[in-house]
Amino acid sequence: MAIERTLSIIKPDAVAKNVIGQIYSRFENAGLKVIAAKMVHLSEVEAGQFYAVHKERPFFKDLVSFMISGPVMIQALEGENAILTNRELMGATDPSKAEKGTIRADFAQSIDANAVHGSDGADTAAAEIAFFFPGMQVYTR
Ligand code: RTP
Ligand code: MG
Repeated sequence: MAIERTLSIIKPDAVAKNVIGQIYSRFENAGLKVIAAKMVHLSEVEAGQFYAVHKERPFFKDLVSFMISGPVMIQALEGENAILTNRELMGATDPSKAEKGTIRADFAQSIDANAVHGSDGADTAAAEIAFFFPGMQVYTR
C-alpha cells in the first residue's frame, strides 16, 4: 500500500460543536498523521476558489456561505491509502445516508453542515494541499 497525503477540513459546524479533538482521534486511530494544520476563517474569495470545481452547481452559493460562517480547521494527513482511508472515516456526503460510526453520521446535521471535507483523489489531494499549505515543509517524527 502507498503512503499518501490528503487534505482534510473540519467545517464550521464541527468546530462550533467543539469536536476537533474527537475528529483528530479518529484520524490517529486509523493510522493517519496530522503533518500540517491551521485554523482559519476563510474569506468568500478563498472558499469560492477552493470549491471552484462546483462553481456551476446549484448548491455552490450555499456551500460557500456555509464555509465562511465560522472558523475551520485545515489539516494535511499522511498515511497508508490516506485519501480513501479519510473518505471512509468521513462517510457519505449526506449525513442521513452515512454509515454508523463515520464522522458525518456521528457529528453532522445536514448535507450543508456535514462536518468535514476530504480530498477525493490523488490530483485533488495534491492541488488542495498546495492551495492551503504552499511550499509545505514536513518534519518527520
Ligand atoms: P467535500 O468536498 O466537502 O469533502 O464533500 P463531498 O466530496 O462528500 O461532496 P461534493 O460532491 O464534493 O460536494 C461538496 C460539498 O457541497 C455540498 N453539497 N450539497 N445540496 C446538495 O445537493 C449538495 N451536494 C453537495 C456538501 O456540503 C458537500 O460536502
Ligand atoms: Mg468533494
